Amino acid sequence: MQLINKEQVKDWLSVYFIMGSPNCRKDPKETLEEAIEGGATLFQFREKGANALTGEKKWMLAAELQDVCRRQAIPFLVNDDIELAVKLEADGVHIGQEDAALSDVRKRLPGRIIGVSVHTMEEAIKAIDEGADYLGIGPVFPTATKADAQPVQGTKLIEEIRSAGLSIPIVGIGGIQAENAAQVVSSGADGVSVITAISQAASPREAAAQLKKAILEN
Ligand code: 3NM
Repeated sequence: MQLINKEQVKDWLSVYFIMGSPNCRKDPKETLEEAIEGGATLFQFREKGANALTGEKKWMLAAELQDVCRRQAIPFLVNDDIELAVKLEADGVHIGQEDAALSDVRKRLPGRIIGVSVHTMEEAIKAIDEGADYLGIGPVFPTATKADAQPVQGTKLIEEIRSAGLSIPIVGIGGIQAENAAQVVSSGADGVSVITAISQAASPREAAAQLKKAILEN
């Protein structure tokens, strides 16, 4: 049974901001507050890479950012870390192909949003069959943020999924900026997920607003 409304998920995916402390140019809390004010519609806490926080410090930052999301009424998702998501009662998680099986995650987080990264049609169909609430597809463009990213695939898989008549919510990821966001949405994605475009911007507020504008104008 699909507990989560598909159209609602599609709306949430439109300007999907992802980050952790290593990604931010300024204070993560401030960055997130500004991003939401500018128009970010969903947030994923992804504390990874060089100097990533662990243990209690990671938990504390997650709780602080979750609080920002609650106050500004957007969903708070956790990348990979199911324990953290359960402990914080997060609104959902995002998992990759190497992470826990979707059925196990669903048991631990009933009624929450579960997003899955997919890179092929087979992975997409499997995730849909297992009940994923949305698919993350990338890297659409070259990205320096994820060291172990798959080869750049453009919008091909997004187009294939839509051509097959599959209506699952989809978000594109990887190297997306305001200038190329419309291309991702016009290929069939419901929104764009970004790290650098917002977290490294001089004004995260303005960067989020530009992304929103690019998507709305599409
Ligand atoms: N996942 P930026 S690409 C976290 O292809 C992540 O699955 C990807 O960061 C995938 O917006 C990526 O800075 C990094 O390019 C996205």
